[in-house]
Amino acid sequence: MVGFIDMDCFYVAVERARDPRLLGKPCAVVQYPTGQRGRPDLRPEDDRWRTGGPMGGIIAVSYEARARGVTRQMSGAEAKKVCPEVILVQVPTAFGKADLQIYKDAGDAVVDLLASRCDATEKRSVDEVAIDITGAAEHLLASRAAAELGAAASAATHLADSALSVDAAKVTRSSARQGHDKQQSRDTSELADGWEEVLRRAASDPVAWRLIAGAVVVKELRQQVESTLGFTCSGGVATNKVLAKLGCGLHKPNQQTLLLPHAAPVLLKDLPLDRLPGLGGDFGQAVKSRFGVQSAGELLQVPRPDVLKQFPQRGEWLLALAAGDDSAAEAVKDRQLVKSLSNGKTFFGEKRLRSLEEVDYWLGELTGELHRRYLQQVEKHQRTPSTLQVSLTLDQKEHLTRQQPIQLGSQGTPEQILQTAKACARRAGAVSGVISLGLSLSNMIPLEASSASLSKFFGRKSEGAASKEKGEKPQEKAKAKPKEANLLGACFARAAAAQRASSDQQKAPEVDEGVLAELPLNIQQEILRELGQEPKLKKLRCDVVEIDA
Ligand code: DCP
Ligand code: CA
Ligand code: CA
Repeated sequence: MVGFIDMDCFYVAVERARDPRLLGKPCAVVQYPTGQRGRPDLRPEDDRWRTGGPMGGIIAVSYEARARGVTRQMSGAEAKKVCPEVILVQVPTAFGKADLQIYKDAGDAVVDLLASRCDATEKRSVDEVAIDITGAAEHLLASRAAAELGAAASAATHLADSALSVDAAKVTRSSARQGHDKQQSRDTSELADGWEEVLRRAASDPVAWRLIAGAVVVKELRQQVESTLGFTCSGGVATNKVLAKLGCGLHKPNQQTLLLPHAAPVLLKDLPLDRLPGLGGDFGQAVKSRFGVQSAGELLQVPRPDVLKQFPQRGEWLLALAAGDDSAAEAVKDRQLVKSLSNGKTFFGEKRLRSLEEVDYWLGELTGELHRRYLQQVEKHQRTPSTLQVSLTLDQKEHLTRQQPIQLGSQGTPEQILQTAKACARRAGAVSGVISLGLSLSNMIPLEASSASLSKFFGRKSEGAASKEKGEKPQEKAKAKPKEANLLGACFARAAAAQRASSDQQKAPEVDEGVLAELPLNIQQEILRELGQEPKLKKLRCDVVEIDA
């Protein structure tokens, strides 16, 4: 059983939690163009209200401002025109670009809190989380009376097949994203009406009962998020991730929707196809035009053999998706550690970088934030990256990537990252007309492994390994720690020096499949050719990269 959580006007909510003056007011978060050298950074704690000059573009809007006509597509100046009292808060900047850290941290805090009670938590975006609530719901079923659960669920939950919900589902993806009247209206009499029937039927339907208990779990989790972190969110509950997300979007803000199995066909009947995952882009367009259909219900009217003939690969999945079958949705994946830390910036038109000196400057800016995220990996997950990569896109759309090993251990410095990055950039050769610059740290390895490999590098055993062989007790090992830290410090310095020496010799790096797999196919091919290796691309996996655009 799956719950889905989407935070309400999330960036605005994060700003409100930091500054109560924004509570209840029409306000929006704006992003102001960055990229000019030397412009002072705006830290999260600085005064970031924009009151004059260019206002930037809106990326999050409070519901009070939405009610007065402000939308995400507007510039700050346009928003001021339709709603003069709107307060515009600028995203913080660091290292010369937007710094989304406060929002990411807030999103992570939500995931951490949900994880405390869920079997699995899958972060779907900065403000969305799918949760497996099977265990939590079963616990409630075993520990609370049915009447109590029914009352708690019905008081807090919309039903996905109510007239109000079905109306909300007819709205297209783009209007749903802007927020619309039906999403926001709350008709309590209707809530109660539908529920009477549902509770009566659920008496003989164990699947429905489990979902009702799931709705209580999601209600309690949402309350906990609000009371602990100060953010409201909307929720969905269903038997699979696709339906739970769909349910979640039906009623916002601060509301939740339960999608019982019998409601799926009712809701999907008129649902525009582009509201389903994987159908929002070209493939969805192709399906619509091939069969002349607009909604999931219409697609299900197309004879099955026709669908399978037109789409032999994805036909089965498409039909299952349109029917809301669990088979079309993946299970909730538990929290995954990021495969790499990436940071990049684009420099279009006049802003493009024309010299190595300019590239070095921006590598320095990219390094700062990357170093901060590297330290988080060390602290939270005891992992450290072992490969650094610089990628450049030149005027002529030519992509260049260079990578080399890096030994940061647990105490790597920004300087160490920067020096390695600069060495990499130099290996790329010509650097005039750079329109995009990327820096990434990947091949994450456990810290223990990194110190073990360092010791190997210098031809001696690590202290930990040596004491294990001597049969020392853990306390004795702990006592030896300061010495080990000193030794490691010295090792890091020597490793960095060795690395600089090796990069000076412009040695071709060994290809690292993990890093390679994260690059666009044409670049993968280019690197393999450069290294004199046959491209065997089919074998390479395509891993998720955390990109900070
Ligand atoms: N975001 C962004 N640029 C976009 C869309 C979103 O920077 N084009 C950021 C700001 C949003 C956050 O991501 O606050 C979450 O996006 P949502 O689409 O979930 O929108 P909100 O959370 O702002 O509003 P809602 O209450 O409708 O979910
Ligand atoms: Ca949201
Ligand atoms: Ca969202």
